Amino acid sequence: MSDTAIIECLALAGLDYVVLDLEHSPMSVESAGRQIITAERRSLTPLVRLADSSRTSVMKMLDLGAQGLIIPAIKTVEEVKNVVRYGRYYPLGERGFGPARASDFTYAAGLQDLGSYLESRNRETLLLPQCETRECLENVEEIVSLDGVDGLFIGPFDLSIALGKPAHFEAEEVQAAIQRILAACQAAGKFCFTYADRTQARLRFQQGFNSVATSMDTVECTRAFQLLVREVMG
Ligand code: 3PY
Ligand code: 3PY
Repeated sequence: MSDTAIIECLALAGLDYVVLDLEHSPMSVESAGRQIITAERRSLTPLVRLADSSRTSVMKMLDLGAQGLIIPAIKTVEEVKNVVRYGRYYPLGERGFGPARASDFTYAAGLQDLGSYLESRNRETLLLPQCETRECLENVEEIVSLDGVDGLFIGPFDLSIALGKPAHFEAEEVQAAIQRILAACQAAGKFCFTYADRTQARLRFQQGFNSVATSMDTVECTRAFQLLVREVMG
């Protein structure tokens, strides 16, 4: 959902972060910008899943203040090297200089010097390519080892579809793929994030995932009102 109200409600739920989805939702760049500001003001960390891995997509959301990016449908090492190039300032990459909203306007106001701005953004920005294609799986050890990549985010639905087992998360091939990605992250000393529904989230933590993104606003809203109608109408 694209309104700021949903972020205000979610901020009261005790979550660590929220993922604003530009890949599959109709959300505009401006709506995402307003949600980022709302989340920050409520101490809910705003992460954004981009529409794609282009320079425009990466820089636009960082310039609006996203604290981390999840980059979908990654296939090649080169694509991830480009994401790092676009998403990290000198000396780690070639991110273009546009520190307005991204610095909370403190740079323009003379409240922050250039060196500390560049250093803090490079340090505090999470870059998490999604591992959800066969090609990414084949390159996973190399991709997660790249400098500037903080970890990987598994897309279990797309990964299971790519492996010919749609939503069969317990299928042998899917389990093996998930374990391979987790092991690659751990060997590289990087974070491993995944999406999981309420039935699988605890299991993923027990397996060693650093973070589990659980459910979606639309799903929870639908469930809550279904339950409400059943409760009232019997
Ligand atoms: C630059 O100085 O790099 C510009 O793009 C002008 O703002
Ligand atoms: C997937 O499961 O494919 C995702 O991208 C995470 O929601």
